[in-house]
Amino acid sequence: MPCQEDILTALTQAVIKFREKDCKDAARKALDQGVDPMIAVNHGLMPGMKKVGILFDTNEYFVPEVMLSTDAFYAAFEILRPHIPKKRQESELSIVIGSIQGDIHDIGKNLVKIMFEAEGWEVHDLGRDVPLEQFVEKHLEVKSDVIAISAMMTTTMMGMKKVIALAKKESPECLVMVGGASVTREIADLFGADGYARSSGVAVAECRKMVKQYHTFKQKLK
Ligand code: B12
Repeated sequence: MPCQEDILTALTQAVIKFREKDCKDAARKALDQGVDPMIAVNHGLMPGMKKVGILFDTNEYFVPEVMLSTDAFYAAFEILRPHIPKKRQESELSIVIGSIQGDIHDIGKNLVKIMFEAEGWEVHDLGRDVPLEQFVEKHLEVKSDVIAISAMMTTTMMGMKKVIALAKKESPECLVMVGGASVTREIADLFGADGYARSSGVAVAECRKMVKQYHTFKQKLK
């Protein structure tokens, strides 16, 4: 019987080697063996995608290989996702999330999304390649507390600045958090974002900190 380490390694390797069937099998095995699906995602699938990023950067992989790895990633992710428990808390906040206009990268955004869902937040996912105004429109429609934007490219990340400006104009109480491979804390500050997180692992904690700081600040003004 394979142990947790073997299953996590199988997931990582199947993503790297874009073996979709192996990836699905390993995901099912993870569930059968009682491996926490969140651990399977964070410590099995994610390291695989990280390695794919490195192989792409070093010209060992090109777009077709990356697409196949993405398919393998999502094939397993879809098996695991329904098993990630969601907390139900009346008091939790709501968030509108999406990958910015021009950007079809959505793996990171989806990982951030499941972290918020797992923590009991109400999540409105706009998907990828989201027109800039749509972030604010959705926020106004559902009265979300936070808008979270993902950008993976230096070109698309410029759109974040526009969304932030629009959000502040239309809804001054709205807090905007940004992230994605091309975004740093300095860029987030420069664009006028209220929050930033470098990974899905710290996104919820950073977001809570951002909301708390805002309310403490507002309280002081009273
Ligand atoms: C997978 C991938 C693809 C896949 C995307 C599939 C999909 N459904 O997402 C495909 C093959 C389609 C693709 C296409 C392209 N890609 Co691409 N791609 C990647 C790759 C290899 C991995 C990205 C990934 O999924 N990483 C794994 C996840 C888990 O990490 P992550 O996305 O960084 O997310 C984490 C954090 O950033 C953070 N996070 C993410 N979003 C958010 C949001 C918030 C609010 C917060 C708080 C945190 C947060 O949390 C996540 C989890 O920890 C990267 C390389 C890299 N090193 O990043 C290039 C990369 C992003 N791609 C790149 C490019 C150039 C392209 C193409 C233009 C290539 C081409 N010539 O066609 C196209 C563009 C398509 C488009 N219009 O968007 C460049 C961007 C360069 C730049 N700086 O502008 C990169 C960096 C590769 C490179 N080094 O050149 N790509």
